[in-house]
Amino acid sequence: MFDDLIMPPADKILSLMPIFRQDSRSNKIDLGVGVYRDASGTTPIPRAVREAEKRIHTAQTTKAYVGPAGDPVFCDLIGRLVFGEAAPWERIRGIQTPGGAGALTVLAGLISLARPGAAVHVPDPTWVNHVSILEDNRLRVVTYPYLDSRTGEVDFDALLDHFSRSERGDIVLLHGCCHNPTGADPSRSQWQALAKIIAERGLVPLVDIAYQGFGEGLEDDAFVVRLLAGMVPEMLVSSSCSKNFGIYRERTGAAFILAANADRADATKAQLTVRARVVYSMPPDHGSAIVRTVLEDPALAADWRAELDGMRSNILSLRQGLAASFRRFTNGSDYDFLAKNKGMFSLIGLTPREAVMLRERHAVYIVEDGRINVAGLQASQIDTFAEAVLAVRGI
Ligand code: PLP
Ligand code: TYF
Repeated sequence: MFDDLIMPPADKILSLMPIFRQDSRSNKIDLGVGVYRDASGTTPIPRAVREAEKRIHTAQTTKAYVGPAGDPVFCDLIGRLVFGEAAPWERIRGIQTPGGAGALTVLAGLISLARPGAAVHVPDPTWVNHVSILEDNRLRVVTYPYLDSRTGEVDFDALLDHFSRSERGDIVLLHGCCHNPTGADPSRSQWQALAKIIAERGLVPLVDIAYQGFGEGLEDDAFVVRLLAGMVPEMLVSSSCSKNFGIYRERTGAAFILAANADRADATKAQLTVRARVVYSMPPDHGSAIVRTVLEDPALAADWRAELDGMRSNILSLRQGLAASFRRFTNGSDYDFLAKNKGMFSLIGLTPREAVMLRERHAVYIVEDGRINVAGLQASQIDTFAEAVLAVRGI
């Protein structure tokens, strides 16, 4: 049965993890996989998360099944974090999922059920797993132009032009904030113009929000979700707690749908729950119990928000330091976009060959497409990194 199976191509991000681990050079720098790191290079467990885990350990009386839709209280709390209080709640439903990837999987299954073979427009470039998950659900992936590589910002004219020619009913995948891998997000006025086209042309938004709180803050980062929820009859949202709660391996997220009315919302949620049941039966509980415990306790929630603010400002200061370092070494402004990008990622503008050179000669690990995880840098490594990038580029 297995005779015809060939090795699949490696995931260009995850495959770096074991190679980095095995590298014995003491000066190695890991800017590969997208996890936040603090000044000591570790991915911290937030204080509020640790406290919540203690409380769960003491108070939990059972490990019995939670059900395919997960914990409704968790869904409500995350729903409010994402959509805000003023959303059309009578038309929104959500289920708890194993991470943002689990949410995307059930949502892709739902789209495929409702409209087999539908076209889903994704930014070029996007997170590799978007394409894999959508194609795995037999959806047709179409790319839309996204980045102006000369400026490191969104090529908004090209993007608008693409959507003004898209077919009614097509699905549009948007990164809610902190675009992966470019770090380039539309401005508020650009989001407004894009939302208007989406509404006018009857496109269906699928917003993936995996870094809420890492760009401009918890509320500001949800801008486009909240904007669209007030403008369109139908939308889908995948939300991840991996980064903002620092609970990556606990696999915690949620999938939401907005439907035309309450009856449609109930039926759609029931179908989404069937997707969950047939793919993984039920989501794990521990991560959602942590999030619920934190968000239900005002003191823990405030502490979590403060720690998240700290992560964001640390990334911002690394970005500013990086842009300043490149300015010094190049006497130019080519890398100023690094200070403007949002979240953990930016494209540093290296070819795959140069990215490999960076790893082999300088022990700096970045993704082959030139993506860096800015949060992987420590302040003391900024100049070393900038010099290494310029060296492999022959500058
Ligand atoms: N969406 C994007 C854009 C991501 O970068 C990630 C990262 O892991 C996810 C979704 C899913 O995250 P997770 O499944 O770990 O919650
Ligand atoms: O982009 C990243 O680095 C994170 C982690 O198949 C990740 O989103 C990367 C690849 C993958 C799953 C998760």
